[in-house]
Amino acid sequence: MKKFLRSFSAIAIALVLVLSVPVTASLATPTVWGLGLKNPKVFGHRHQDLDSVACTLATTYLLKSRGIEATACRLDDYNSETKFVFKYFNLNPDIKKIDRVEDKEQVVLVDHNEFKQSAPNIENADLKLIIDHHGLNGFNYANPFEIHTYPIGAAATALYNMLKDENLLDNKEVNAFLLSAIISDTLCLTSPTTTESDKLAAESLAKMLGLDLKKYGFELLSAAATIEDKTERGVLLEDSKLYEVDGVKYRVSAVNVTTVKPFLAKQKAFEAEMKKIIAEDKVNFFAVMVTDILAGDTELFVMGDMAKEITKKAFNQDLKDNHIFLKGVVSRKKQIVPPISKALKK
Ligand SMILES: [Mn+2]
Repeated sequence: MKKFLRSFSAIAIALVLVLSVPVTASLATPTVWGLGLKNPKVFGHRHQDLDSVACTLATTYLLKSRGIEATACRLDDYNSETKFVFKYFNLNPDIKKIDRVEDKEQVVLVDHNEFKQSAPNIENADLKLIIDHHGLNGFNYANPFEIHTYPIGAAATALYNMLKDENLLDNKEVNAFLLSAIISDTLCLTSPTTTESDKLAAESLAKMLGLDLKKYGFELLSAAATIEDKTERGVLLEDSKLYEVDGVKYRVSAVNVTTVKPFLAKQKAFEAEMKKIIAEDKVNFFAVMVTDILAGDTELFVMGDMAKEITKKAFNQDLKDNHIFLKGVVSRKKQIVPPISKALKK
């Protein structure tokens, strides 16, 4: 009997293992319900990057194809990667620039969920839908709404799958942005946030667009990975996000480069601008990731009242000359924000 039980439990464990093997070939079918949507404004985070732009366009396209009117919006000017995509594919998408949202206005958030990173007055809008791939740090909203969030490298990958499910991968503009967004958010599929889903989506989109994925990816990333011809403020705020954990406010910016030398050469000027931004934001600290996309490492510059303390607690390093070196670190979402949040919650 004992023997039988042992072999029975072995079979049961084997069965559980077989059944729980993740299906890496495709993302579980994501379906947007879109219940009660009536001409919502669709937009990504402040200082919107390619992922936010791609998700805004793709979500608007998905809703419109179902007969739901929706307005593609943005909160800021386009960044250099986005401008590169416009030029490369000769595109000029219709995305309305807005400064704030009105009370009770319907909104759809893509590529973000934190109100700190969203449109001014977002607290008073009518939030209907979120499509995202970030953690829910202090998310708080009293009314029912629809949310789809996946642990994937780019939110654009979720949109790719949603469009695929509804046979809507027929829009060249949307496809070009989705591919570019996946490349941008995953550093051409090299970031630790990259999943099998991101790879499959990027490969299939590149094929549809007749592009060599690696070649186009390198062109896109290196075109924007420069601080030349940009002001200090422009460099520091081009890809920047605000966070708040237990009453501590902080900002983390990401700057991609192919060499950190030009940044170090202007370090004093960057630090002066960081101080101004800290005063304007009233944040406790400001961290700037200067990521060498070729080497896959980050030089992290940190300033503000809590700079020394947070660098020690989160990364176990002493801040020297306002920066630390983080080997193999390229992802704000996965390698910078979680250790900081953890350190702040202690
Ligand atoms: Mn994203």
